[in-house]
Order: sequence, then C-alpha cells, then structure tokens
Amino acid sequence: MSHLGSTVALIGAPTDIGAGHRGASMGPEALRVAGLADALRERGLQVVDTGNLSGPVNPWQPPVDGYRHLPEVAAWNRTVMEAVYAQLQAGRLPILLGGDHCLGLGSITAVARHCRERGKKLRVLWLDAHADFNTSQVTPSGNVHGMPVACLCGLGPRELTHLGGSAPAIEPSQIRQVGIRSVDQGEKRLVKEYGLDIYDMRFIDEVGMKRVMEMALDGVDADTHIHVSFDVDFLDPSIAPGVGTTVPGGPNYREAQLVMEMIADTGRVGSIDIVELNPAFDEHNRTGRLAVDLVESLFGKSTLMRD
Ligand code: B3U
Ligand code: MN
Ligand code: MN
Repeated sequence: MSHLGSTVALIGAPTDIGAGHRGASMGPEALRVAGLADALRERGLQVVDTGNLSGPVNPWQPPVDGYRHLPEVAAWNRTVMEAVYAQLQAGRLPILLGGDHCLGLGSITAVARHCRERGKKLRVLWLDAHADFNTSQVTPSGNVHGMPVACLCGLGPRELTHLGGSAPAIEPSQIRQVGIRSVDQGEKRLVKEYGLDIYDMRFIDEVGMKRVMEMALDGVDADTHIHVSFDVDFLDPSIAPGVGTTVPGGPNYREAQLVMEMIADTGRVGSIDIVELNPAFDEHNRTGRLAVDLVESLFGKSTLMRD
C-alpha cells in the first residue's frame, strides 16, 4: 500500500500543559517552519493544514493530588480526540503536531475508536526515551506527559482514562515501545505488571535496530492500522537537543532512519503524533528539521532504490 495521493491532515496542538518545561507549545510552528507540509507534498501526499487547536493556557501550577494541571490536560485531550477522530472519519491521515506527549492520550483514544468501528487491528509504536507509564502514586513530577500510556491502558484518573467513554482505550498488547532508557522506580513495577512490550536501549544495543523493528512490527498485516507516537526525545540528544527532557544514549541518526524506513515499508501507517519538540531548547530549529527529515522517511523517502 502506498500513500501516494492520500491526504494528510496536520493538526496543531500548541500546548505544554503536561510537561515539566515550558516551550513544547511552540512545536507546531517549528515543524511548519521546518517545511513539514512541503516535504510531505514532495512525497506525493495531499496536505491539509487544519491550523491550531485551542485550549486552556498553562497556569504553571504545582501538582494537586499527584497531577499537574489535570482539568486543563483533560480539556486539551478532549479537543485533540475530537479533531483526530474527525480527520480519520474524513478519510485523512492525521498528524498531530504537539505539544507535549500527554496529547497522545486524546490522539490514540480517537484512533482506537476508529479502528474498533472499522474492525481494524491497532498497533501503537511508541518511540520515546520514556515509558510514560506513571500514575499519581508513583510519578516523580506530577507531569501528565509521563502518564499517557498508563491512562490509555485504563490506569489513571477517570477524566483521562474514560476520554472515549469507556476504559481502557487500548490493551498493553497493542503497544510496542522503542528507544526506552528512562523508567522511574515505581513505573518499572507497573510496566512489568501490565506486561508492556518494551525494546529498551540495552536490548537495541544487543540485538540491533533491524531485529528490534522486525519484532516490533511482527504480526502487522493488511488489516492493521499503525499509529506512530513519535516523542522527539526518543532521539539521542547529540542530534536532537530541542526537547525538554533529554536522556543520553538514544538512537543515532542512522538507527532512527532505519526505524522510520522499516515502518514505512509496511505501508500501514494510519496516524502519527510528533510531540515534545521544544524550540526553546533547540539550535536554529535543528531538531525540528530532523523531525521533518524522519517523517519523510516514514512516508517512504529513502536514499536508494525506493525513491
Ligand atoms: N518519567 C518522568 C520524566 C518524563 C516522562 N516523560 C517525559 N519526561 N518527557 C516523569 O516525570 O514522569
Ligand atoms: Mn513521551
Ligand atoms: Mn519522552
């Protein structure tokens, strides 16, 4: 399946409501300035930029009962969920321009509903330095961008776990996490308990990225919808400094390209999040441009043969 002629919808969600640093709210514009729309058009896609969603301002308050900005996080996620669902209904491939990673909750809740209604299998590829499986009891920060995977699996406050009406939105067996290298103490226990499929950096170093992606994509078939949730802090900070929470020891440029190319080869990408890009930490939009470069590969651009 080629994406040639398909329509992609860019959805900006300019907020850092779930993050521990300000600035991911500037992510959508940085991706636009880095030429995302034209790069996708070059790949033969139609591109509709739907502009930016709006939501509550960031009140920058300390956590309450283990959550920072819970009502505002819920409001943003409801808006994101509706926007992503509307684009899927219209037959377009949504690309959510975050914003911090708490928005993956709204985005994936919408995608899960779409897949249920169409009888499609959902595979979520969570590319991240972090497992994002914290709860209010174990979080070291109260920042909800460290919790969306737990919430999607039904673990969290009702206003987040029941965004789509019922919980859980997805089962842990539908997710593969790649690039993980920072998991908090209590979070470790939870990911084990829930049986999350995590390809951490140690495993990637031991078996290589090619084998890891073969494993992460195993079972993907013609009835599968792949959702790529791309947290830019997945990348090694030496190539991607423009994020709030850098963690050393991430995939290098070549490994990251291979990840995107192998996902592209399946032809099953149905929706994407690009999150945590923080221009306040970036160098002349270098990380924004790298994200665009990698998204091009996700849509089949490669150096040889396939172009
Ligand atoms: N696990 C930490 C840090 C973190 C999670 N996601 C990001 N940072 N981007 C936490 O605060 O939950
Ligand atoms: Mn994340
Ligand atoms: Mn992360």
